Amino acid sequence: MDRETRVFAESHFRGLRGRLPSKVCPTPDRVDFIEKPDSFSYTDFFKSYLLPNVPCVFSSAFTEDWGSRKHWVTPSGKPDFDYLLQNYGDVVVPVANCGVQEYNSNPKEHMPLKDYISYWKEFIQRDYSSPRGCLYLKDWHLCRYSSAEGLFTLPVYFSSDWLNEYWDTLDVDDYRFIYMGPAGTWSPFHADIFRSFSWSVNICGRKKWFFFPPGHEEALRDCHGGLPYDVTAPEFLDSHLHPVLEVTQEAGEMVFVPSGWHHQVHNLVIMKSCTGINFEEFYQFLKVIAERRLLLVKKIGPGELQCSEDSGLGLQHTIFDISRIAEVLASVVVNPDFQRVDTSRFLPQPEDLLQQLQEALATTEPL
Ligand SMILES: O=C(O)CCC(=O)C(=O)O
Ligand SMILES: [Fe+2]
Repeated sequence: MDRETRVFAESHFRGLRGRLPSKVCPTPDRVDFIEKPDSFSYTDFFKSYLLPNVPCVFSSAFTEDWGSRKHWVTPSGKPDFDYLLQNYGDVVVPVANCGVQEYNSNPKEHMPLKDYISYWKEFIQRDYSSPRGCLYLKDWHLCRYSSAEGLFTLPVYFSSDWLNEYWDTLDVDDYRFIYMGPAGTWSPFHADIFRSFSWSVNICGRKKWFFFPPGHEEALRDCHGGLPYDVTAPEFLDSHLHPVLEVTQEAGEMVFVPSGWHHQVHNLVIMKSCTGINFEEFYQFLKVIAERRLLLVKKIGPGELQCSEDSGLGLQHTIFDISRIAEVLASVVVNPDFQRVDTSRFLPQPEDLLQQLQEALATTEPL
């Protein structure tokens, strides 16, 4: 840290006079995405996120050189079970049952990783269900018992880590955990230990995070003062009453979880491997249908309501399809996940295609 940053930070805390910020800060409507490691310094992170205590997501470029991303993941982006079995099969790991609530957490058991992987494979084969419930490998302290050499590199932004520094001096514990599980596994609503901040990288797969700024959890308490176990339950779904910040974390991306922010985390289906489609392919798919419908509208011409011979659709259905595609595309272009996709080589540009669809609709007769 340079001197100027320290002066800035000290005056930030002097302003607070030892208190927590008096105003509960409003829930932001989006989370910043940090694209390029080269142009993002420790000071940038410190001033823009750590001090203001707001979350952010770092792109996968920040973890590109991690050994775990190279060795633990198959070319199709799934966990490499064979590699994990060969290297850690006999290691005993903690496993939580997500389907059973025990206070605001889940009961845990221990088993060798090879047993957990057998369960996981079977869970997938049985269409994501099992008589054993929904088991989530949580809080595996891989670094404590074996060498994590090369598996990850501590990002400079998190190099001031008092909890791990403390435990490392005592040599008894640490807060470096690995989580693994199929789609459907999740972590109930909580804030991290001692209201510490934390960070989390997806080695593979996707996670959905639900965030509440410090203090907002107060509005979620029940009549006994208890906090929710699951904020996705219907009573919390009214986003006006309980504004929640949702973040989707993709493979390789790193989430900064600020101090005192309550959160709940769900593992999602790996989109590419499960549905065989991702946003880029989805756009190509919409584009092909859109362009075919736009061509048909031109060919059929206004006033002609008969079925077109080459498509069997007819004008009305063609117009209907165009309005549906326009609606889907409009929601795609504003989706924060789509906005992260590099669309520079897309032809036409999504916004231009949307405009063409809207223009075509404007020239048709209203219903
Ligand atoms: O990934 C999860 O299931 C939970 C992660 C979490 O709560 C954290 O990193 O603080
Ligand atoms: Fe957490």
